[in-house]
Amino acid sequence: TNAQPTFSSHQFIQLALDNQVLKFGEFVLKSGRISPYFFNAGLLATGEMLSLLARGYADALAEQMAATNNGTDEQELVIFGAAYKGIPFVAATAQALWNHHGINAKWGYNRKEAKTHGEGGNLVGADVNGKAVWVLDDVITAGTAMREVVEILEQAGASVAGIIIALDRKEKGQAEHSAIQELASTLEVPVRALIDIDNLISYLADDNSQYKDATQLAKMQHYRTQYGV
Ligand code: OMP
Repeated sequence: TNAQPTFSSHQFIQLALDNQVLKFGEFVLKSGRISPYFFNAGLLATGEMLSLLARGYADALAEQMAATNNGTDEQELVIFGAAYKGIPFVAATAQALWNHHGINAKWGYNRKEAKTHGEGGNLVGADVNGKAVWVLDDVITAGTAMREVVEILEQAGASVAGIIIALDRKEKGQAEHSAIQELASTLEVPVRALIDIDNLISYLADDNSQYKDATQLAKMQHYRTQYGV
């Protein structure tokens, strides 16, 4: 049997490279920036990678819960994943929280097209109205995608308790601060990432890595000076 993996950023990057989740080349981003790398979370499409990712989100959430625990009553944890990519991630994270941390989180997600029959609406799963919700997302660049998720939650009567991103590209948001710094200061909530561009850069520079690549490293560093914070 496969022991459930513990999150390790090194292992996560290795698997991402082995499975072309993380690719090098020339990519036009949502923000219009032209990047020498792209992280496609949709390709975290094996049980091993999904388990590791979910473990990463769950460990980070459990740590946050422990840090804010006032020691009295039981805290409620509500987690949210945005359609489409966020849906399997939030479901897997709820399982990892239960299996590895004994935390019984409520989880939900949105659908892109509102239903006009049956139960109606565009939110599925845990009722988020009046709740402070943790948002899980894959990648943050300029922060546009995350601002859209925050809007969806606010429309549903929820507030954001915090944000956990798989990859923080550490780029400028709408001004000089990073997208994560902007979100953290406007929403006044914790924002965390499982890995960031600096982890990728040190992996490319590592003598022990089969992906050590001086040319690619230089491109990443150049991009970092253009858009990085
Ligand atoms: P921002 O909205 O600029 O923060 O970009 C984040 C979104 O861009 C993610 O939700 C993805 O849809 C997409 N993206 C990636 O998936 N991987 C990347 O490496 C870069 C982007 C991107 O377009 O910036």
